[in-house]
Amino acid sequence: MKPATSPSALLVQAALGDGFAVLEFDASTRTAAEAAAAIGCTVGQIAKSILFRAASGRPVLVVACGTNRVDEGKVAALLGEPVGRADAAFVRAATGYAIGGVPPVGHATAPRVLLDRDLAGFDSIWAAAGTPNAVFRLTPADLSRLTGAGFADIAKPG
Ligand code: 5CA
Repeated sequence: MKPATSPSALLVQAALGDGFAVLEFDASTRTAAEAAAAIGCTVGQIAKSILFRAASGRPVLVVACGTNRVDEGKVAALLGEPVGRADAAFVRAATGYAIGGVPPVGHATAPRVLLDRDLAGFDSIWAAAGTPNAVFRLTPADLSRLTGAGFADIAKPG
């Protein structure tokens, strides 16, 4: 584990500023399980960035607890329009990052953001930072402040 050196991770570090440290791992942090194993935290502490495309075409970023699946019906109800999962090309166009490295901030567009309330109970959480090997640690309050978004019930039951 070392401070960020790749261009995409350095972009995220610049967007975050000095208060956060983007870390690059030798091991993959592409999935929530891989990230938790590399970091040494629980899967629940991984803040997954999952992009949706609303019916209007606008991008919607759901930052979900690592152990949860996103309930598209709940997201649609919160937005007032249907949503579908974004494909890899839409993720890249809307955020500027590849799947597995999408950070919660610093996107190419300004997606609407929804935060999973199940993240709110952790002292610290970890989010992707530009590449499938880069993450940074933050608090749930940081996540809300950085994204300007609130916590909501977006998870599938069970
Ligand atoms: N770096 C890790 C942990 S911080 C990470 O970014 N995990 S993630 O969960 O936020 O990003 C991967 C997510 O991208 C998966 O949860 C999944 O929802 C989504 N994803 C994976 N493959 C595809 C795909 N082919 N099309 C659209 N979304 C995908």
